[in-house]
Amino acid sequence: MPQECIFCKIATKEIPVTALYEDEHMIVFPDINPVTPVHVLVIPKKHIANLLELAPEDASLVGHIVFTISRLASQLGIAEDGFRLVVNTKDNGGQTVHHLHWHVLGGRFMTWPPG
Ligand code: DGP
Repeated sequence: MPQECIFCKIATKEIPVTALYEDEHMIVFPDINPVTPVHVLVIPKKHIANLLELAPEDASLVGHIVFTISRLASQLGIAEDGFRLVVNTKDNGGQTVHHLHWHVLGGRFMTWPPG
């Protein structure tokens, strides 16, 4: 775990967050700078810099995370109207925190394409 990784510090509770869901592999918490009425972040506890750094053995972890997000949607109140799942990857993707994370965005209509 890189010492400077803010999401690793959240995963280890060095930085406290209000966890909306947590298990041994992942944690879900509100984004500090929400861009939609519902905006939560989903991270693996394991440090993985981005999607491109996934190892073959991480495939089940990714499946677990995406499946869990699908189950959390009702609890977040976004299942009925829908939501957007985003994984910003490297510079062109707009990634600023280099620990793999999913943005779960919902609570309002969103246009396409993104800016
Ligand atoms: P991205 O641009 O995809 O790398 O998004 C990183 C997101 O992480 C951004 O929406 C703001 C959020 N964020 C950064 N630092 C913190 C933090 O310390 N706590 C929380 N809750 N969110 C953070």
